[in-house]
Amino acid sequence: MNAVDLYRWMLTSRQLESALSSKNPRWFSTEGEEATIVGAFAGIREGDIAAPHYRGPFVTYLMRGADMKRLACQAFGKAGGYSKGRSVPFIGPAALGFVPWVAGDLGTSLGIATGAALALQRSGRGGVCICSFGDGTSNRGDFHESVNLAALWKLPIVYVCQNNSWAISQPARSYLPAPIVERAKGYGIPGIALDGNDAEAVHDAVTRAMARAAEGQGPTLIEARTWRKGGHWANDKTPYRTAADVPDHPCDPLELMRQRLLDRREASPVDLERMRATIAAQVDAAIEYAANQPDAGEPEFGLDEVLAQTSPA
Ligand SMILES: Cc1ncc(C[n+]2csc(CCOP(=O)(O)OP(=O)(O)O)c2C)c(N)n1
Repeated sequence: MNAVDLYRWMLTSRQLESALSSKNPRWFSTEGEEATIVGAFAGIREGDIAAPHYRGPFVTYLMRGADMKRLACQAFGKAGGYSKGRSVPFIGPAALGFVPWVAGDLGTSLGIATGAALALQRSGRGGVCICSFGDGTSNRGDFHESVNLAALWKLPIVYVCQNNSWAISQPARSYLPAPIVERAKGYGIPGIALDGNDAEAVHDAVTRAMARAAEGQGPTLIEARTWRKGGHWANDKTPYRTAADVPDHPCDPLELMRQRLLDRREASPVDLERMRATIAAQVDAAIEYAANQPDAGEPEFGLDEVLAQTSPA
């Protein structure tokens, strides 16, 4: 994906997430983490499988062709959402190749994604799984079991840690004794730490890791260091964050990319303003559409997509 398109998706994410946060106080906003999320999933192709972290899946769904109106419905618990009112951000459109979360348990998606990579390997039809997760989630046992197995069996998977330095109100220094990237050595796989505010750097590293995985050389662990701009959810005013916790110059990944596009003359200020206005109109239309849709009702809370269907006796 070229730099202009990376920026377009980051801007789409920023505008959509900001609108959703203003309407849903429990929304887990991705603001500040767009470069890591967009960069990690920008290179997936037909036949690949995506298992995004719970903070940020909407833009990954959109990049795969999901409908923004249905996503807005999903965020507001409306019947028309892909999840039919269940598990607000987690359930992606399975038909577009997303690993579903069956509950809000952090870490379980790593095991499911690793299983999906095993299925890809066994099918022999190619394809790679991209699995992202938070720095807090990396301390779940699921992480170790998954990466260990993937390394041993050389599964076609790329693990991307979306390290935003926080797990709700806990700073990463209180639960990480060593950099996450260092763990790669213990599994004998490549580990790459990079600036998660630089979408091109993330996209390049993930694309190279995907090629390696597709050649049968196994997984890579990428630690993308970014920053959670706001609170854990929209109405979290972060009273626990002290001035010492905030970097001197928190980098806004959108500003970084915008300036790069202008410096390299890949876009003009007029182009970027036009892009902003187009996205704003799409977001407004999606929010308005969702606001007028019916809430999800009881019939939608079935388990039809969770349990396998059996044929009638
Ligand atoms: C197994 C499990 N433990 C605890 C929680 C509660 N919880 C929800 S979000 C969160 C923080 C996760 O931090 P991280 O993985 O770094 O993701 P971030 O929220 O920073 O994107 C926690 C502890 C959970 N959902 N599942």
